[in-house]
Amino acid sequence: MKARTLLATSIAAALLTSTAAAAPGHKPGEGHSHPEDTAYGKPGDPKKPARVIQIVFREDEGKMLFLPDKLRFKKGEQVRFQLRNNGEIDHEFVVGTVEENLKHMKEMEKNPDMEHDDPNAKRLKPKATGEILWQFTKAGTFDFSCLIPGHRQAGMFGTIVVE
Ligand SMILES: [Cu+2]
Repeated sequence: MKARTLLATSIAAALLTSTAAAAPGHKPGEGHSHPEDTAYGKPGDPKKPARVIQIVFREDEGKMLFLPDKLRFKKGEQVRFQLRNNGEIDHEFVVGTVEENLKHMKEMEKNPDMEHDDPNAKRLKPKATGEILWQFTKAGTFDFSCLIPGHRQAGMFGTIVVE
């Protein structure tokens, strides 16, 4: 048993090292980069008014989803996402461009325990709630996804249109 534990530990360490080498923005302990002004907007200002949008995370007969999964905002609009995980397992909410979220999803497959605590992302345990304050400063079509391995593929993503 002892040898097995040791082996598992060294595999985990090797995985961690290779992930860090492959993705310079995701060094262990450092978390994700903190976006100041991104292609999809920037962290909100708590002193300014925000439109409140409630989003529920749930699982439903083998599918995983966000409700609602289609959102529409005006350019410059600040949004307070009130998140609630009504599922039985952990989920997360990550706002980004489609490209970034897909790239990030692949990184998560290599390092599934990656925790998100960034202005554009929140991970929630079952029955937990959380908030994200975000300002959409650019027009375009953006994505929000749960990037825990397998979840986006199971349906856990949505679309944000900023006009
Ligand atoms: Cu999920």
